[in-house]
Amino acid sequence: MSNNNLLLLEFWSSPYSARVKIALQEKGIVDYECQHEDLFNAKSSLLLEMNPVHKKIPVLIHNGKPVPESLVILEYIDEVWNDKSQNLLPVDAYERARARFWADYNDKMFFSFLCKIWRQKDEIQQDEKKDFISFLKLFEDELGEKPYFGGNNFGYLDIALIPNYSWFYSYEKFTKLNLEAECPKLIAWAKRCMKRDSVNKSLPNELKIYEYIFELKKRFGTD
Ligand code: GS8
Repeated sequence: MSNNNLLLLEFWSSPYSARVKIALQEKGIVDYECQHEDLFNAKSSLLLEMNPVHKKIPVLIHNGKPVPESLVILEYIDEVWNDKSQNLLPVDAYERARARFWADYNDKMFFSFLCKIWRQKDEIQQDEKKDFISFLKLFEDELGEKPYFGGNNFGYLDIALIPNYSWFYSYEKFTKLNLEAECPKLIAWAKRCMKRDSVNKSLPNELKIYEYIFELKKRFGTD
């Protein structure tokens, strides 16, 4: 399957566009264009046309046809560039369902914890910190003793989760938590993932994210 005419509509800090970049690189696809969207001031007419329902990035436009929603895009990439030796999703149907469940759960929860940093003026409370650690521990349990969520292979759920890691530094700075002390296996997994080219080239720098949070706080009037 040809990968000419592949355009990714993205935003630099977005964990969702990072997923797509990681997946493309894991599949050996490096020859594609990126269009950075100005989400705050002026979304491009292309974005509005390609994702009229959500008007959000990422959108992967393949030969003129748009695929929105990062988790849907990951599945699309896996199916279109379907070299079995590089499957992103588990081969086993039950494991696939499980990976989808955890990716979906992450998406329902992660940013509701994170966005408190810039949406509320008050410090993050003790019980909120506890809830976040409990949330991370669920993932640590799911990982178990495996090197990756995909077992011995870095796969779909690893790609879905690893962009969270760029935001951990800021969460620690704002809460004084030490996430490595709380969830050592999860952080070891994240560091393992960061050694992969696909990951470290795709994730935004954690210090840049930290600066960006101050910008968000200004925007939300919580600075
Ligand atoms: C979420 C994308 C999203 O929130 C996915 O692709 O997985 N479920 C979707 N994109 C944000 C930028 S990242 O924070 C976005 O495009 N926001 C623009 C807006 O809300 O108007």
